This record gives sequence, C-alpha cells and structure tokens, in this order.
Amino acid sequence: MEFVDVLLIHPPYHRRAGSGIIPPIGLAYIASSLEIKGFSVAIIDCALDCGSQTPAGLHKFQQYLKEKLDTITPLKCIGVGPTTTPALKSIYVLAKTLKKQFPKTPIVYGGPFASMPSQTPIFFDLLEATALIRGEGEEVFSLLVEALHQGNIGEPIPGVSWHKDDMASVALVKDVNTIPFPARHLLDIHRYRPSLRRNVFDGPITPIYWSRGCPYHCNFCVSPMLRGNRITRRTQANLFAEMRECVQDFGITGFIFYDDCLFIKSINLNQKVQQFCLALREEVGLVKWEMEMRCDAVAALTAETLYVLSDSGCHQINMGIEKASNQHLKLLNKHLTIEEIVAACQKVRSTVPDIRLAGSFILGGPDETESDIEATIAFAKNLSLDFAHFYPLEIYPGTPFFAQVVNSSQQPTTWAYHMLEDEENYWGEILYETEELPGWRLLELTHRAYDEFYNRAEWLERFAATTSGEVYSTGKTVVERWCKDRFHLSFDEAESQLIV
Ligand code: B12
Ligand code: SF4
Repeated sequence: MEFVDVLLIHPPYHRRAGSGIIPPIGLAYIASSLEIKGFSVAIIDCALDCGSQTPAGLHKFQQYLKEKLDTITPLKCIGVGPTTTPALKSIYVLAKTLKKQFPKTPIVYGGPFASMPSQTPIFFDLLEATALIRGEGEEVFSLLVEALHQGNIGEPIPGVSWHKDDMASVALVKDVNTIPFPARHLLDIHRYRPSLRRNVFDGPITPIYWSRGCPYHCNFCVSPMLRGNRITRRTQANLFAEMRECVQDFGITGFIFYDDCLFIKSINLNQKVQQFCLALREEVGLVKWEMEMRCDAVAALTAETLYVLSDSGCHQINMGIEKASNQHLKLLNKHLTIEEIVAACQKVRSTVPDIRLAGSFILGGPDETESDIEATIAFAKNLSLDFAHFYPLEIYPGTPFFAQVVNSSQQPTTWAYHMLEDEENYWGEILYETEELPGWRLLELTHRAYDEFYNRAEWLERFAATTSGEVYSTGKTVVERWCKDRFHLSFDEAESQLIV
C-alpha cells in the first residue's frame, strides 16, 4: 500500500477510434507545484486505460478504479481534473467510487468545467466536492491542501469555492516563470501517443506550452473564460529549459504546442517566428514539433519564415477553419475570413509541402442549413489538407452559445441529471440543435463529412506519399478502418486496432 499526501486523478472521457491519448500536463503542473512545497503526490491517469462512457465502459472504469484505489491511500486530499463537461458521466462514477472508498477524504476539482461559476452546484450537489479551484491551480492548491489539513474548511483563498453559492473569481499565477516544470516523472510518459491525424512523430511525445490564454472571443470556445482574458507568456529561456529536460530526462523527441495562440497575427509576426525557430534549433537541438495556429497568422507568414519553420522541425500546423462562408464565420465571432483561410492553405502547400496541414470544422450553429454543411464538407475537400476534423457544434457552459441554447433560469443540475440519465449520450455532448438541424441529423452529417473527406483515392494517395513506408503499411489498415468506422467505433472496440 502506497501512502501519499495528495492523490491526483485524471478522469477518462469517451474516445473514438483513431484518437490518441495525451499526458495531462495541467495535472502534472499541479503535481510539481505541490511537490515543491513538500507534499508527496501520485497521479492516476484513468484516461490512459479507460476510454468509454457506454454503460459497459463506465462499469469497467469503476472496476479499474477500485483496483487502483486498493493500492494507494491519500492522506490529505484527492484532486480531480482537468474536468471537462463531456466527461461528466465518468466524473460522476469517479466521485461516487471515491466517496465510498475514502468517505472522509476531501475531494477538490479543477479544470475548465469546474472553473465556470454557473456550474458550481453540479460539483457540490452531484459530485461530492469539498472545494473547487477555478483557473490556474499551481499557486492555490498547496494553500488549499494546507487549509484542509488544518481543518480550516471555508478559509478564504483566492480562486477557491467552498460551497455551491460561492462564486470565487479565477486564480491566476502571478509570474508564470516561477512555476516548476510539470511532474512528468509521475506519468508513464512513454505510453502516450498522439491521434493519427496529429502523428508526425517517431518517438515519445509531450504537449508543451509557451503561453496561456487567448485574446479572441469565439462564441463556442471556453478558453477566453479560463484566464479572465489574460494572456501570459513565460520567457523563451524557461520554455527551452523545459524542452531540454524533456529530451534529456524523458527521451522525448516530439513536442505538441497546444497554446491557444502560440503566435498571433501582428506587425512583427515573421520576425518573432523566425527568431523563435532559430533559437529552438540552437538551444534545444533538432526535435519534431507541431502547433495550433490561426489561419490569419499562417496567411501572414512569408515564404522565408515558412522555410525557417520547416528547418526548425515544425512538421504540422493545425488550424481552426470551422466554416465555408464569411457569414457563418462571423456568427461564430471568429474574426477570420475565407480569403485568409484559402491564402493560408495555398501558401503552406506551395512553399513547404513537407509541413502537414490539418483543419478542424464545426458543423451546425446559428442560421445553418444542410446545404451550408455540404458546402463546409466540399470546402474542406478543396483545401488540400492532410487531415480534417469535423465536430458537430457542441456547446460548453460559460460560452455565449451555451447561454443561447440552455435556458438560463434552469438550474445547471437539470442538464447534468438529464445527461447522466441518458445512457445513449456517451459522448457527453450537448449539441447546438435547431429545428432544421436536430442533434441526430448533425451526427449523421458529421459521419458523412468523415466518409467524404477520407474515403477518396486522392486523400489515401496523399497519405501514402507523406507517410513513411513502414508507418504506412501498418497505418493503412488503421486509416481505412478509421475512415469507415470513425463515428461508430468506441475506444473499447477499437483498442486492439490502434497500431499507430
Ligand atoms: C490540449 C487540449 C486537449 C488535449 C489534451 C487534454 C489533456 N490530456 O490534457 C486533447 C486533444 C486530448 C483534448 C481533448 C479534448 N478536449 Co481539450 N483542450 C485542450 C486545450 C487546448 C489545452 C488544455 C491544456 O492542457 N492547457 C494547459 C494546462 C496547463 O492547463 P489546464 O489543463 O487547463 O490545467 C490548469 C487548470 O485548468 C487547473 N487544473 C487542471 N486540472 C486540475 C485539477 C485540479 C485538482 C486542480 C486543483 C486544478 C486543475 O490548473 C492547471 C494548471 O494551471 C484546452 C483549451 C484551453 N485553452 O484550455 C481544450 C479544452 C480543455 N478541451 C475541451 C474539450 C471539450 C475537449 C474534448 C471533449 C474534445 C472533444 N469534443 O472530443 C476532448 C476530451 C477531453 C477531456 N479530458 O474530457 C474544452 C473543454 C470545455 C469544457 N467546459 O468541457 C477546452 C477548454 C477547449 C474548448 N472547446 O473550449 N483537449
Ligand atoms: S477558438 Fe481559438 S481563437 Fe477562438 S477563442 Fe478559442 S482559442 Fe481563441
């Protein structure tokens, strides 16, 4: 039996065939901040071993959890996160199992879902919460653990909610350069792998962040709400030191920058990107990396910058394209134009064909018809993307779209109970439904989008041409299955097929 001060648990969520599994770096940040204060910590990443919210999947998860919890005893508290709304069913099972196993141990939640003030009652009424931490947990969690240990339940701590009417504001780390690097030593780092569409790597990978926050306010996105619109960026030296640690201590050779806005369109964008790439080569060495980037920023890159990017090991750019018309982009408040999207794709394709391009698309939303969705699918096919990801518009608490669709006078626990009782909604989705496009139709069209995009000779040829022979021969079967079953096969069924 292992005894630790704090046990951190990453809840599982429903995964689809072909999806990857990424280390929970937010939780690892929390862990290192606790360790530096002298607390002993362990992490159970349930998402690594469980990935289904079907009734059978949840039962399996409960058994798995019980076995894990028999081997470890948290002495001071249990932290659960990052919480997301689609993982509600798993979190519910987790909460009930924890309460049964450790009835007296405080449970603290953190992450995007727990950070939305309007959703606080769900955690206290349904999920056995002792406290929630909103926003960035690194500085406050150790204060909270200390307060719990002293029996000071209810002690005012910035960013901490102690009961369902406690609307604490978000906690923000004052100086991001002071945060210790994520405790990757507590994770089984070599078991993680990116999804097929993100896999440009040939060795162990990790997510990494240079900045936190986003200055945009897309109507469907939670990111701007998480850090009170604040954007912070640690020094390049600090970032590169973490990357060197990853290479030297963990054998990591691939980095995924998940920053909301690693680079933003600005007057000196090209200069900034080039400086970053050259310094990366010099200070970390040749590693493979990929990033998320808005299309307006990609469109503003010069050919010279694109060459420098490619030389520095950047193998993929992931862009949120979302729609096929300026009118619908505007309804998302995306601050992006079709012209910028087309320019971004053409520029990367013609200048640095070795950099893979992936785009994500949202199907459904205000004023959208079936023919608009057809136009989005056709647009995706015409952009010469290597990968496309299609989402039915899901709405998350705290976003303007959620307020439009879910009656604000309704208690948040109402939708949560509804979700928990609906055994078939194992994706945990709350969809943006309209008369023209009800949920079932949105899902059908999303399935069709995958089918149309990937079941094309042109795409399979492109995949073969850009993927090494060895990976392709194992990957081909997976890709074909993925194309066919992408929307029906769940993690449990697909587990044995995830070869790449
Ligand atoms: C990277 C990422 C992923 C990755 C990796 C996730 C992982 N393993 O960590 C992948 C691609 C796998 C992924 C998948 C999904 N994601 Co995602 N993802 C992100 C992204 C871009 C960055 C998250 C991140 O790592 N941030 C950096 C770290 C340092 O911050 P953090 O994790 O938030 O952790 C900090 C705090 O939240 C807090 N904290 C976190 N955990 C805990 C725990 C405790 C106990 C405490 C006290 C504090 C605490 O302290 C941490 C340090 O400051 C965010 C957007 C964003 N800007 O946050 C979306 C985001 C989290 N994803 C989102 C969603 C919806 C999903 C999916 C459901 C997508 C889908 N439809 O399939 C899945 C399922 C994820 C799940 N766990 O349920 C939503 C969540 C919204 C919501 N309310 O639910 C976000 C906010 C994007 C959005 N649409 O607005 N995602
Ligand atoms: S979708 Fe991207 S650009 Fe828009 S608010 Fe979210 S992170 Fe920012």
